[in-house]
Formats: sequence, structure tokens, C-alpha cells
Amino acid sequence: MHSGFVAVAGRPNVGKSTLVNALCGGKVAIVSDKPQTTRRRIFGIANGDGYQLVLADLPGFQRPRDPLTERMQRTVDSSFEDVDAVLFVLDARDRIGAGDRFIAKRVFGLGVPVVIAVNKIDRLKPGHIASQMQTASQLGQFHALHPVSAKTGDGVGELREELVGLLPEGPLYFPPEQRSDLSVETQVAELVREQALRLTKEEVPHAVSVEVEEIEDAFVRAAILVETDSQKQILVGKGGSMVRQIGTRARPEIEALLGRKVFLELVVKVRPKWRRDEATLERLGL
Ligand SMILES: Nc1nc2c(ncn2[C@@H]2O[C@H](COP(=O)(O)OP(=O)(O)OP(=O)(O)O)[C@@H](O)[C@H]2O)c(=O)[nH]1
Ligand SMILES: [Mg+2]
Repeated sequence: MHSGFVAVAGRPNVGKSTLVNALCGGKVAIVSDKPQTTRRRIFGIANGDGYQLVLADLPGFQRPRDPLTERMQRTVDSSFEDVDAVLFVLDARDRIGAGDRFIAKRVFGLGVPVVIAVNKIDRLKPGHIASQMQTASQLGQFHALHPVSAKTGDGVGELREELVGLLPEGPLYFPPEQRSDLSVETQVAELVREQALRLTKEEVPHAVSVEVEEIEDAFVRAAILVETDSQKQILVGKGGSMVRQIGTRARPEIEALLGRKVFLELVVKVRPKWRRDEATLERLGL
């Protein structure tokens, strides 16, 4: 049996969570086109013949601006302890720049193998992919470099094999049927937040948090927390249209997760400056 932990590092929005989901063969982490979608460390577990690969999906590297983003960056920093390898994800469409070199300095100094994934190659012409691979290869002493598309699955199988090949002999850390380390409540909250992120823009997605208040058989109640009245108006929408749409989109996913039909009640609440409130952050598990 080979098993171990691989931390997934990179700038916000490069596709880390999409790639973790693809490597695990199922949904572990929520995904959106807004940066800072991932706020906590999530273990995604990929089981196969003779191996258990545990991927630590992480928030993107960022300069902290408030207690929430400070906590997120601390999560990133502490998640590099005791990993067997790092998966460093780049967006093939972006210019590889100072942000990536900053992350490179951190991950190449850890003393564990670093595998680079150049993601989103479905959006590029072969010539451009080759030149991005060339630039990526100058970031540090990498163990391997893989062009992938987390979206189409291109190159994901090869990348998984590469990571599995780096795992030491070890035990099963999680029961084989488990795909993530998040509690059911947190997974439900994340599925609601995912739709809120997808349907809002600019500053609003960053001000949204979701707290599950009750899960009782077929009844699920969750609160969507925002910081101001105007954000609440946006989340509620005209005649409740926005919150209804969030619910309509999140419910089938929650039902798939729980394996039963549910009635989903969503309420939008104003919690002024929750991103700066250590007690609230603690309660939300951030
Ligand atoms: N075209 C394309 N889009 C992708 C690919 N992988 C991810 N995306 C998109 O990129 C956006 C960001 O994806 P995420 O997986 O949330 O990125 P992340 O790195 O986890 O982002 P944070 O958690 O915010 O740091 C989403 O809109 C994804 O659909 C890919 O291979 N190809
Ligand atoms: Mg993410």
C-alpha cells in the first residue's frame, strides 16, 4: 500500500479545485470563476489499486487584507508541513510572473518533490502551450511538469500516476469510500455558497458566507451571511428571485450528496464585518 499527502498550491483562480475534483474523480471542492473561492483546506481523497492519494486543496496564495484572508494565507502556509509532495498549479493562459515566482520560492524550498501542472491547456494553441511549459520549467527544480486540462480531463490520468508514484509506503488514512474530510454540514454550506458566488459579481462574492443551521431528514435550513444591507438586497433579489435561484441550483447537488430529496430553506442575514470578526470566522471553521 502506498499513501500520502500532496499539497495543491498556486495563485487564486488557476483551477486548483477543479483539478483536485478531476484527480479524485468526483466533486470535493466547489469551483467558481471568482478568485478566493476556496477558503479552507480540503482533503480530496483519490483511491486506487494499492494507493490512497490525499490532495490538500488550498486557498490561492494572496496578500492578506483582513482577518479572513490572513487566516486563509495561514492555512496555506501551515498545510505545507508534513506533505510528501507539492502540486504547483499554473494557468496556461496567464503570463507566468512575480506571483508565481513568489510561490515557487516557497514550494521549492520545502525539500519535497514539486510537480508542476500547467492547467487550462484546452484554451491554448499547441505553440503557446510549449512556450508556457518552457517558462514554467524555469521556476525551479521540478520533479515533473504536466500540461493538463482539469476541465476536459486531458492529461489528468498521467498527472495522477505521477503523483501516486511519489507516495511512500503507508496506511489508509481515510476509509476508502470517503472522498473528502469535510463534514456533511460544511459540504452543504459550500454547495450553497458555490451558487451564490456564481450568481454574484464584484465585491459581493467575497462578502458571502454560508452557515447550515439545521439538517433534519428532508429539511435543510441555511443562512447566507453578507456584510451590508445592500449586499442583502442583491442576494435576496427582486421579490426573492436571487435567493430562489441559488436554492434551485444548489438543491439537486445537496440531494445528490445526501442521497435523498430535501426541502431547502435559505435565509439571507446581515452580519456586519463578519470577515473581520474572529469569533464568527472561528465558528464558520475558517
Ligand atoms: N477552460 C478551462 N477552465 C478551467 C480549467 N480548470 C479550471 N477552470 C476554470 O477556472 C475557474 C477557477 O477554477 P477553480 O478550480 O475554482 O480555481 P482555484 O484555483 O481553485 O481558485 P481559488 O480557490 O479561488 O484559488 C473556474 O471558472 C473553472 O471552471 C481548465 O482546465 N480549462
Ligand atoms: Mg479553489
